[in-house]
Amino acid sequence: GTIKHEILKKLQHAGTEPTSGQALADQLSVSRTAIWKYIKQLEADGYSFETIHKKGYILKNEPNLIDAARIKAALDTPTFGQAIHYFDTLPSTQPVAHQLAQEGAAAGTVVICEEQTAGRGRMQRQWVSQKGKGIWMSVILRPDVPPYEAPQFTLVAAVAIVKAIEDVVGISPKIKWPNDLLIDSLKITGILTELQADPDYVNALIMGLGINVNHMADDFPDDIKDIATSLKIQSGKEIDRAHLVARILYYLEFYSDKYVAEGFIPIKKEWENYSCTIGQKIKVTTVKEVFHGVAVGITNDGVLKVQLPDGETKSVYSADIELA
Ligand code: BTX
Repeated sequence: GTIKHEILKKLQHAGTEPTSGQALADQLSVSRTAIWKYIKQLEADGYSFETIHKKGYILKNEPNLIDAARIKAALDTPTFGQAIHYFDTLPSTQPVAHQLAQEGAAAGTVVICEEQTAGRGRMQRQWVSQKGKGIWMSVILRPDVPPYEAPQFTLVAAVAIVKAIEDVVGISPKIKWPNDLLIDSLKITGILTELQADPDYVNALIMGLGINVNHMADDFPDDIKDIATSLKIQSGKEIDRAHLVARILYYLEFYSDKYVAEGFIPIKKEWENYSCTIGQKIKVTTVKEVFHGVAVGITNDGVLKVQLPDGETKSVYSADIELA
């Protein structure tokens, strides 16, 4: 690790001046072959170099990483993001965050990685999490609320992420109840809220946030390429993921504090502004049944109200919905 970082530091320092492999080898007391191998490793990490014949290497591009140092450099929150556990690759950030929460990790602790090999959605569905392309993170929340209010935090997180995307990317996603953000009817974000609770006390909420950021259209596998999109595809520009993470943490802290202080109603108003569900004809799929109706609104508890063809109104606590 350290020689690799030394090489990087020297090339960063040299800017547009080439640095020869021999000079690096001499300064770091290793062979030129070793230097060449470290350069290859750095390329595998996402760095790119220009090699000038007989003169040496120039650092061209640094990877857009979301390590703790980069996120912290962009952070302006009182609490969230103080502890960041960063990994190159993980099966999923959720179990790691659950474990940390059980061990007493503070509110706002973040587990984040470049790639998930077994990312998951609700009901053990798969969440595609390609290396270096998105934001795959779990945030530990410890709001002082009863367990039945936990599902509302999915809506709180949805508003927080929309706000962050507006600030950083300048586009405004729509919220599809309960846990998706869409742009152009395509999925940009999924939210998975899991609970560690006693019967009457929330110990921790583990908020899993998956955001497609710098994917190109052909980065998505076939099974989701017609339903998924990325911020880069939608905005036409490469997004600084660390900056977006910092902004999400800012709004997540802001809105979860607001929820605890003022309840759901002020957040509900913002949620409704961003919703693409309310007023629409929808198909509702729950674990028990499938039915059609019109989404007429959400209650002050975040429960979806659906009006059936016979005029009766049904409360939906948990479901998948499609515009019908
Ligand atoms: P969900 O169950 O609402 O959505 C899962 C469905 O979304 C999949 O069945 C598939 O159709 C589609 N899908 C899968 N991957 C993607 C993707 N990258 N973009 C768009 N659509 C996709 C949503 O569950 C909640 C997802 C939470 C993901 C985060 S990432 C960090 C944390 N760790 C972890 O394992 N999960 C969470």
